[in-house]
Amino acid sequence: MSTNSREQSSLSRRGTTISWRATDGPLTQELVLKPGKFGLGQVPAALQPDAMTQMVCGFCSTGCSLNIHLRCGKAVNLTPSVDYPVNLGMACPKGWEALSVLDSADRGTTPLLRDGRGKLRPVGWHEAMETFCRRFQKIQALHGMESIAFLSTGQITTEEMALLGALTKFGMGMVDGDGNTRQCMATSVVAYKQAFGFDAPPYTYQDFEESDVIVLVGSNLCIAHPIMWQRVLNNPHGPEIIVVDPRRTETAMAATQHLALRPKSDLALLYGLANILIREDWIDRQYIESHTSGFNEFRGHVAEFAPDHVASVSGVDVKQLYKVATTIHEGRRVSFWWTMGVNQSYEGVRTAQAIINLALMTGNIGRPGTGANSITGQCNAMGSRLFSNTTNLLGGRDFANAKDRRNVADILSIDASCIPDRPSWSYNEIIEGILRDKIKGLWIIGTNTAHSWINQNTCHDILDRLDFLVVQDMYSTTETVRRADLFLPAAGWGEKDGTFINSERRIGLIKKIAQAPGQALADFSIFRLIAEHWGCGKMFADWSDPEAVFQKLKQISRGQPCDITGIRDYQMIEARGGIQWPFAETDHHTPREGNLENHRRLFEDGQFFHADGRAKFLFELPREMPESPNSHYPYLLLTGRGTAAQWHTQTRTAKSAVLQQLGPRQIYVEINPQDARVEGIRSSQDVIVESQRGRLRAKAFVTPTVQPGQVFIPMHYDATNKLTLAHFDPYSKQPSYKDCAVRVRCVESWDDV
Ligand SMILES: Nc1nc2c(c(=O)[nH]1)N[C@H]1C(S)=C(S)[C@@H](COP(=O)(O)OP(=O)(O)OC[C@H]3O[C@@H](n4cnc5c(=O)[nH]c(N)nc54)[C@H](O)[C@@H]3O)O[C@H]1N2
Ligand SMILES: Nc1nc2c(c(=O)[nH]1)N[C@H]1C(S)=C(S)[C@@H](COP(=O)(O)OP(=O)(O)OC[C@H]3O[C@@H](n4cnc5c(=O)[nH]c(N)nc54)[C@H](O)[C@@H]3O)O[C@H]1N2
Ligand code: SF4
Ligand SMILES: [Mo]
Repeated sequence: MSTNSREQSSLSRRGTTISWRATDGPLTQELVLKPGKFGLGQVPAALQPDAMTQMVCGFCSTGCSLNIHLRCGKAVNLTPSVDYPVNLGMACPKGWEALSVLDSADRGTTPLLRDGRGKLRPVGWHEAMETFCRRFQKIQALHGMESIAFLSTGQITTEEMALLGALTKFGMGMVDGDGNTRQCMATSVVAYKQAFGFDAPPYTYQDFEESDVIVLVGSNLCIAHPIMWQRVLNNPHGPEIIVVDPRRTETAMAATQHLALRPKSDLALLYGLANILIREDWIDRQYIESHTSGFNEFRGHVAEFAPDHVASVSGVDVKQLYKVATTIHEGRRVSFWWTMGVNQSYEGVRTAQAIINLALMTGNIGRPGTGANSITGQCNAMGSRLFSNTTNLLGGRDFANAKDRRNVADILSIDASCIPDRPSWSYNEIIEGILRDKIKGLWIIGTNTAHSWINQNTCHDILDRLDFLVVQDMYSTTETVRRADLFLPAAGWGEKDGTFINSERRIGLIKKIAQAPGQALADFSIFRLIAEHWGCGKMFADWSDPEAVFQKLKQISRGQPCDITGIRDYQMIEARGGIQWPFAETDHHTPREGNLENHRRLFEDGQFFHADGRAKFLFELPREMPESPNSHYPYLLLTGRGTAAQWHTQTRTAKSAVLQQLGPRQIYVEINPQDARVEGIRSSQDVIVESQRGRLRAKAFVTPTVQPGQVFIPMHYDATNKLTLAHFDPYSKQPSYKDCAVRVRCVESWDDV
């Protein structure tokens, strides 16, 4: 297919119709995905299912439920569940194709160990485990206990995360271990903790349907969360949809107002809106008085952000600013949503809090159709935020707090001195730690660092300095596995049991409905095996299976805002169509029976998690963009999701023939027609894109959806992060993936640069 495509999809309970359009031509193809193992065609009679089970999807954080049709206990087919409160019978192309990506020639079937000649060779699990322990223990003996670390993921089960976090930090003497959720959700975590007193996204998906004004900041729902987008389209109130995004995305095209602001001018823009709302007295004084703190200081701060000034900084004119402020004022139920356009920024935390401030000052929180709502990314990013034992001690507790450590130690019957008394280094600090010779051994689980981390050329160099790199993944050919000394083959979604927590805090089940290939093992089993070989097996003797771990996590959550002690067992989760936290034993707010009624939001009583029960207004002056375009590198590079059919580094989605057809295979760069003319670039031509750190070759996609002076490259191609600049939000340490300076030239004229 042409790389010059725009995807459109419509989803229904009968099937998913996907069509895409060449920019310079008519509709070229249309494909209807019907239930079937490979998404297409009839199911052969021999494979007619004899049973069905339900489980949540393993790609994005929406957490759709899929009916898995089984024959003799094995999955042969799937359809989206109609009776699940999340997706109401819908699924996006990735969901429909979830089974086919499991079948692939490069699935890891046996551990691989790098030999003396530098080749990865198959070994048995015993040798793999002996090598794992010997090499890591040797590094610790030579360089100290803290010289080994791990990097994990938002794509394994909560129980696996908890076991990994406990094994490494309580059993193996590690202190530093972080997740790829740092690349994704760290900003929201810090923003919520500081503002609300706990990392607590307040919404339920029904809010998409209950709002009369929906404000989406840096969020391309149509592509990244297609079923949430369907929920928006289900909204019966004819809502005003305001999209704040420098690009005219698929979501922006469908909006009623699109603010095509200058990248990273969000903070000024949001303060400007607050300025107008205060100036016009369009605020909820009673709510502010009763439930918040810091408003007077905030009012003083935003006085500097007069509409004229904000218009000149953001490129959004005063009239449009007023229109948005008026819409927010007139809305009865206004919800604010944000994703990576906010989180992945060198001032992300304050930007997220500027959104939270708008919700608080207008009293748009704790009621149906309202909220300051961060949308998560990966299927279990929310599980990672609460139970991975990385940034927080298990259950949203604090490593630095002796009482929290004692509490967790008591529940787990371990010695409190086993628990580190400081939080982990963040992902970037671990990477820098390798450079500073502090970290000599690294274990990477379920993330593809050598593709997705920022500034890849440096990242590769740094990974290659390690004395020992272990990578645990479903596939044996990822960019990161290729650099490993030891590869451990993991089972994936559908090949193991456990729970995920979705964006609206809903705990859902995944189940084993297929056999992992060869000797591949569930991450859970690999962690247990390592505990045994390491010599700390006793500590985890009763962490026998996922549900046993779930019971422990329940106890750890007791009394926390994420208390889930009221969930009896997995069976109850299944019967209720997932359960949102909190759900305490003492909770009188028992979800009503009947799946579709099972939903709720936080802060309905106006009580937040700070000691004074109030939410805080937090703010700061905007910062300078560290690398803005200049005469040598005149374009600003934006990166992000390209199509609904591609998932991140494509280790999974590239394995589906159907999904492959739905997304461009080759890397492409979107460039505005005006800039293309200046550079002499035509659509589909090969161009070079270069930053100070690296260069790549891509197909040009000339399109007015990007503004002049900006270009966009999806993150799904391994070269994208050769260009990005390693800079971070100071509070959350989240990488700022969406702003660096590049130049673009036709391949032919490259020599004269
Ligand atoms: N198909 C698909 N779906 C996915 C994923 C996937 O890989 N593929 N990944 C999942 C994950 S882990 C995540 S985190 C989510 C991400 O979901 P999204 O955050 O919606 O996706 P992105 O494309 O990264 O970024 C959103 C938008 O931010 C805009 N943006 C860039 N700079 C700025 C800025 O300065 N201000 C504003 N306001 N906007 C800006 C970009 O133009 C982009 O359209 O998607 C999830 N869903
Ligand atoms: N330029 C740029 N870069 C970005 C972003 C951007 O917007 N722009 N977005 C960032 C964001 S938000 C994110 S979340 C990251 C994602 O970056 P990554 O986490 O690197 O992306 P994935 O391709 O999802 O990698 C997950 C890996 O886990 C493996 N895997 C899947 N399931 C399992 C399992 O059950 N067990 C094990 N052991 N392995 C499994 C997959 O095969 C894959 O190799 O990328 C970040 N990078
Ligand atoms: S929207 Fe997300 S959870 Fe739902 S089917 Fe698609 S990838 Fe799966
Ligand atoms: Mo993400």
